[in-house]
Amino acid sequence: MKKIIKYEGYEFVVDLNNPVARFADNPIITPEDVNKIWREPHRKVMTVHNAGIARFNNEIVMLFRSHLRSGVSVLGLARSKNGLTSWDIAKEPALMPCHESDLFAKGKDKQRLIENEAGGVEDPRISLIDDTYYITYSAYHGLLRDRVRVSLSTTMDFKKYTRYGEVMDMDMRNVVLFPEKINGKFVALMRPNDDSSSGHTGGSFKEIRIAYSDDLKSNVWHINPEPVMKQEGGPSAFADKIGPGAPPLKSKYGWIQIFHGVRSTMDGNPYVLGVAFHDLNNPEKVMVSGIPILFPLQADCRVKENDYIHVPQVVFTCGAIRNNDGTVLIYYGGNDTVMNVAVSHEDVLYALCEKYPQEPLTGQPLYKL
Ligand code: BMA
Repeated sequence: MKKIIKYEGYEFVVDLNNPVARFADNPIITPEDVNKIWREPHRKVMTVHNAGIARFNNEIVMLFRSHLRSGVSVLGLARSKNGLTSWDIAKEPALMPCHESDLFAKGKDKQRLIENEAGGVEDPRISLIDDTYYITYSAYHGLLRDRVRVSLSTTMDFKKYTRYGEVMDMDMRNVVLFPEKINGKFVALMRPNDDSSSGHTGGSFKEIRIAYSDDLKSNVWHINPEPVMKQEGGPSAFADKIGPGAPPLKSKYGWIQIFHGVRSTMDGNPYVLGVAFHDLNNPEKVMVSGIPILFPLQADCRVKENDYIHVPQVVFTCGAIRNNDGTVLIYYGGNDTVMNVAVSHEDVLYALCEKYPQEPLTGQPLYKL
């Protein structure tokens, strides 16, 4: 299985040994690029990473996450015609921790939402559903350490954003929305952060749950008590944490889910990317590749000698795009420091899941090693 992908004058080759081909000119956006545009001292950034991605007005738009020098994360906007080069960065950040003058959905307790995200806004995922872009992002509380609620904001034009507050009132990260209703319901994948001792979902960093809603803007979700994916037991590249990455992409083989997995080591916690396919009509049915599709390499964080690197050995995605020919563009942060892009193809991603699957609820390989 080998695919030669031609995209915007560039050629990428992918196969089962290298299921994802990095763009040769990575990184596509660096902190230096942002700092050329955001000039005030309090807006200077140290990082640009984990961007949400969408098609908008014949362009690819990106909501990237940047750490300000204070340590708080904000989201900036960039756009490009081909999704690879010539990124145009907007002068002002797009989403910052909200304040009184922002737009809030009717009936929301502004003060609560302001407190909920005063610690920073991170890791946006963008889903276009019925003409509205839904952005789910991690909102950190200003005063409570590590208190994180995935929150929802909507936009139609990437200029005005309306806040809807937390998707669920529980510690959570990595909420991705499927781009259309399935069997009459909106569907999301979520990664609860709590363990059973905290009494909420009983989920943990090692589980991906599925949830259903009748109305996206209501923030009322029914989360399944059973995970759709779980890591248990022995060593694996995904052994210690998993979480949905990009919002699922519809393909001829099912919904493509690019997720991240972490394996703790004696010296650091490498983040890799993996791939799973959910059945188009029953997203609880899933095939997971036991082999990751992307490991963090030096090529994922090309910075100058004196540049800051935030977290070594990380690849992390919040957004991907699928083209009609089955090509998949995966946008990913390198070492929580720069933004990169890589290209794959659904035929190769599916073949990986088919030939080298792991048991979705334990992570045990289902093929002969
Ligand atoms: C996770 C999140 C991501 C980050 C990753 C690696 O917990 O904070 O935003 O990319 O850790 O540091």
